[in-house]
Amino acid sequence: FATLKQSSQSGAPLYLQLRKSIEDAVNRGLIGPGDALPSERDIATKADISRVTVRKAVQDLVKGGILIQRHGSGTFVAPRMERVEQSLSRLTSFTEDMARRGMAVRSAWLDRGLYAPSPDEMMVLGLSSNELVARVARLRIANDTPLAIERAALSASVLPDPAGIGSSLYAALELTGHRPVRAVQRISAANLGDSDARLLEVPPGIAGLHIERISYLASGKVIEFTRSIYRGDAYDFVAELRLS
Ligand code: 16G
Repeated sequence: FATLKQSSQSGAPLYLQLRKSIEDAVNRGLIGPGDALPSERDIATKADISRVTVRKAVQDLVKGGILIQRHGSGTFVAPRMERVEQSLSRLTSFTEDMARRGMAVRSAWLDRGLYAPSPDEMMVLGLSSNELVARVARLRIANDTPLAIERAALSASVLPDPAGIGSSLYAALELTGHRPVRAVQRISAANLGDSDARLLEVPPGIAGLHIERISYLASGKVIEFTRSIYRGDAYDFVAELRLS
């Protein structure tokens, strides 16, 4: 922790200098994911600064997601998320994608039920105001890490019991002959708001990917309208391009 010694020459506030030293140590791999940070008192003594200054630097790094604090056991370097590479050329489900990677998939329900459709849902799904929409909103979790928030909307005529889909929407649709065969997807960047960041267990303000998917049956009928928020620090979408 000699690297944390403060140079009194620099004009920057001490807590910023310390924050940078810790960040550098993490980026250069001197301390890695899961490693414990020395106690506030030890850092303060070694760097010859006050504990208040150390606390301020550490709090900043906790807020930024670089460090995590566990009550009772101390401060650690946050585990680094292994990025998931997702092909854009095949129409697969979240369950299939994660299972192929050997990851354990689960979902936490945010909403499931039948509702009067919103204007967006009416337009995309071709519903009239006296029909119902089935909403299936889930936090998608792989290997205990929340990766995405997905809000799917389907006509209640194809999904009369949204609570009954089990763990995979596409598997449930397959059973009734409604699995989509084609989809159009739009991906755009957006910083995560507070409530989405909380669900995804990341600091608010980090980059997210908003994804809209409209999927179709072989007959050309729209079957699914899903709006999702994927963690920007965890996902790479990859497409193969050909000169044709
Ligand atoms: C994917 C789709 C989502 C679909 C879900 C079904 C994207 C951006 N989204 O996550 O539209 O509803 O798979 O997954 O790829 P499930 O069958 O595991 O419920």
